[in-house]
Formats: sequence, structure tokens, C-alpha cells
Amino acid sequence: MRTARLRRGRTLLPVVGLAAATLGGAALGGPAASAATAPAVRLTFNSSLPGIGNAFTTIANSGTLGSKVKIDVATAGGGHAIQVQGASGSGRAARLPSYDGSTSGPRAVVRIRNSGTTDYLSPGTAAFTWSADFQLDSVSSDSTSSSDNGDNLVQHGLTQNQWKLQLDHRRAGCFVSGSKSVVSATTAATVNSTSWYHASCRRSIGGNGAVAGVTVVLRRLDPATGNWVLVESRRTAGDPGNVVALDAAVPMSAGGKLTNDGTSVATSSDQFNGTIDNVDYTLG
Ligand SMILES: [Ca+2]
Ligand SMILES: [Ca+2]
Repeated sequence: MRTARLRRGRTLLPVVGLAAATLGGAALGGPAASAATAPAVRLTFNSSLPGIGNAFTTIANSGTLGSKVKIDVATAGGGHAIQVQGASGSGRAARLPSYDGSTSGPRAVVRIRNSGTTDYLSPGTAAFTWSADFQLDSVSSDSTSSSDNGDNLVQHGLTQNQWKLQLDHRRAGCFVSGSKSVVSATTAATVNSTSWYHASCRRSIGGNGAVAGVTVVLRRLDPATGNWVLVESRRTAGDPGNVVALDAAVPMSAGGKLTNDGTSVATSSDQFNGTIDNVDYTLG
């Protein structure tokens, strides 16, 4: 923990300049990482997997944390994560289970855990960005099911001390819950089931004339040009405070919710139903 805080402390200094640089990187294409700050966690689903059409259970981290985090797939109800072809230019991607609102329905959630006792996945008071590319099925939730009434794309923590990117009601929503408050930003635009999208969230910090806040940016891949076109950017001012998990066992997840101890898919899974790629978590 002490090491992680020192790392975060160093990232605080250039945060205002990096904010613009990070968003500028996204403007050049959803999958493109910012040149200014490399992701700590990055999942490309491109290699070390058993091939198109096959289920995979582990994946390497392409981000700067390397093996400081370990990544596998938590499943329930016979669900699998299947390697599939991704968007043009993005290599392979991960297909997650189709919608099933029953409590025993198939679930598969990519799980990113600290390899040791140091928590690298809690941003604390630092600025950070988290994002993913995705294609969401036409049916992905209902209003009554308690086991899949949403679509969570990237997440860390279940309630308090949480950051997440979700697609509930087909709108991209970014939520940060910390020691002070919950700050969220959600698009008015909805996503269809035929396009690839890139959604990113950024928690920026205040000071030196800047106002703290949370920003959601949604882009859609234009298959004719290969460009990621801005759909909507929305920002909410506010400071959620210190965002630190209960302990280092709390997992980061992609494609749904996990229990706080990281051992299994949560009962209310909010399973993302569709295909995901380029899951990033970037500090600073
Ligand atoms: Ca990929
Ligand atoms: Ca769902």
C-alpha cells in the first residue's frame, strides 16, 4: 500500500497537462493508448489465447504493471469467455455470454487481481482513466431481473470506494465513489447493437485553476473510414475524494461484477452481453 501511494503521489504533478493529452489520444482512435501515459492495465485479447472460437481462462497484462496483476476469467452457470475477431484493426477480442436473466444463467467476467498484497488498482486521490471498446448485444438486460439487470464494462469495487464504467439502459456511465461523495457522468446517447464503440471515463483532480470532475466520452467506430467518431462527451464537476479499496483482494473486472473478495461472479452479475476489447486502466 505504501508503495502504491508513493507511485500515485508522483503522478499527481503533471495531471492537468496529461488530461488533455489522454483525451487527445482517444480522439485518434478508441484502441490507441495515450502517448503521454501508458496504461497500467491493458487487455488486448490478441495473444496467448487458444484461438478464434475457443474459450480462454487466462490472459496476460499488456500494461505497465505487467505481472504485478494476474488476470483470468471467473465463470458461473457454464459461461465462457470466447476469443473472437475484434473490430477492424484491433485484432482479437473477447465474446462474453448472451443475456440470461435467470440466477443460474451463464456468466463470464474477466478478473484482474493484485498478484501480491500491494494494491495497484486503487487510484487514491490521483487522476486516472479507464476505458474499453465494446459491441453490445441487442438484448442485454431487463427491468425486473436481479441477476442481470445491467451491463458493467469495467469496474473496481462494488459500492463504496468504487470506480466503474457501465452501459445500463444502453448509456455509457462513469461512476467514482470515494471518501467524499459519488460523482458520475452518463451519456444521453444510447448505443446500438451493430457498431463498435469506445467508452472512456476520466477522474480529474482540482487545483491550479482546474475543477475536479468525472468525464465520460463515447466514440463510435466508422467502419468506412476506420475512425472513431465522437458521439458524446459529458462532464460532471465534483471530487469523490480518496478512492481506495477495502483491501488488495478487491478485484478489477471487465464484463460484469465480482464479489469483493474476488473469488466469484457476484449474484447480481450485471453481465455485459457482447464483445469487449482494449480494456485499459491508466493512472495519472
Ligand atoms: Ca484486440
Ligand atoms: Ca447484461
